[in-house]
Amino acid sequence: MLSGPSGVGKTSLLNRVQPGLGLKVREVSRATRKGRHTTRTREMIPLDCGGYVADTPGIRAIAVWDVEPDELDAYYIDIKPFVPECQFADCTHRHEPGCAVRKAVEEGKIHPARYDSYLRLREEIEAVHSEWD
Ligand SMILES: Nc1nc2c(ncn2[C@@H]2O[C@H](COP(=O)(O)OP(=O)(O)OP(=O)(O)O)[C@@H](O)[C@H]2O)c(=O)[nH]1
Ligand SMILES: [Mg+2]
Ligand SMILES: [Zn+2]
Repeated sequence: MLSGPSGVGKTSLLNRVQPGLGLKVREVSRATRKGRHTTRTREMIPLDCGGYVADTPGIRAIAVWDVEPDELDAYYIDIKPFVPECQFADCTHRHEPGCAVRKAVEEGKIHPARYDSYLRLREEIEAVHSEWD
């Protein structure tokens, strides 16, 4: 089984091991210098020399796997209580007027490091999603 971060060349290696496989590979993102999550599914590939090998999707960060951008705030137990008080139901807590989360940060009710962590993870998840579109 090949596993490892996205973009390290797992699928490229397989295409070399068995020419003709034609598995999809993509260049790493210029912006993030990380892989683009090209392989989406786990696949068992029969090899001409006998046996099977599994190609797997690379993960950028296990912590954000399978979390939608809109769901992230619910995973922060110290941020979650303020979310229903935001003016907009789909508030990203970045720049919206009437954001109760940003207000709570300003008032010292949410630690700035936690808010930063939320912003960074959210960016990461959105980057992964945009590579899927
Ligand atoms: N220079 C160089 N580039 C490589 C090498 N192996 C892979 N690449 C390039 O790295 C990029 C990503 O390769 P992939 O095979 O798609 O990477 P992956 O690990 O399968 O990525 P995911 O499917 O997203 O998990 C492609 O542009 C490859 O051509 C290598 O040994 N040297
Ligand atoms: Mg791949
Ligand atoms: Zn908000």
